[in-house]
Amino acid sequence: MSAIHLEPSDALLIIDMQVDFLPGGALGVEAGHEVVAPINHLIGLFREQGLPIVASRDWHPENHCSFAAQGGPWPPHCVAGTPGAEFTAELALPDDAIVVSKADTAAQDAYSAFKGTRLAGELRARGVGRVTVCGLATDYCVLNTVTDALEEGFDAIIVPEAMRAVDAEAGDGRRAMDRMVARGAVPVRLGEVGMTA
Ligand code: VGL
Ligand code: ZN
Repeated sequence: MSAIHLEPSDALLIIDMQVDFLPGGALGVEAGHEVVAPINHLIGLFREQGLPIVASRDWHPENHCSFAAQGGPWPPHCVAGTPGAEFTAELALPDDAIVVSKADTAAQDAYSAFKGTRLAGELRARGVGRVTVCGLATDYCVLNTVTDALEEGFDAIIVPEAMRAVDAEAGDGRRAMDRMVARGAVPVRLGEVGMTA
């Protein structure tokens, strides 16, 4: 892992830090709360530099296709407008953060924050060339968001300390990490983000 210096073309991408994905939530990711402090640290670094901060959220209708009652793999979670869909109150999200809602129609799921959203356009409009991605869950929404970011032509940094996996199958998180790196994402330690040379 290597240190990175933040540039004017950097943006922070925080994935699905919602009540339902945290321990005690409808689809709680084990140890998910451990990423709150690292992400708040990243928010501070990007804020200091006036860099864009994006927060994605899973924003499902009640009859979403990913829910078990509709034949999908998941319990109902992140139903738009419900407390479980709120960003966790411990997340120090600034008022001017760009919020991107995804998978907000019944028929389509979207693990990637780029899928069916205005995210790529929002980033390009701000001159963003590189995203630092963190949040939940490593093996679903983080993996797919990072993969799409790279495909859209953005460089991607990942911060392993600021993400956790569902690990439905043992090793899913590890494999997701390997896949992101194989595709060109650069893993950086939390303490090495924003280091000045
Ligand atoms: C996610 C499962 C279902 C995620 C979203 O944010 O990783 N996982 N919906
Ligand atoms: Zn979902």
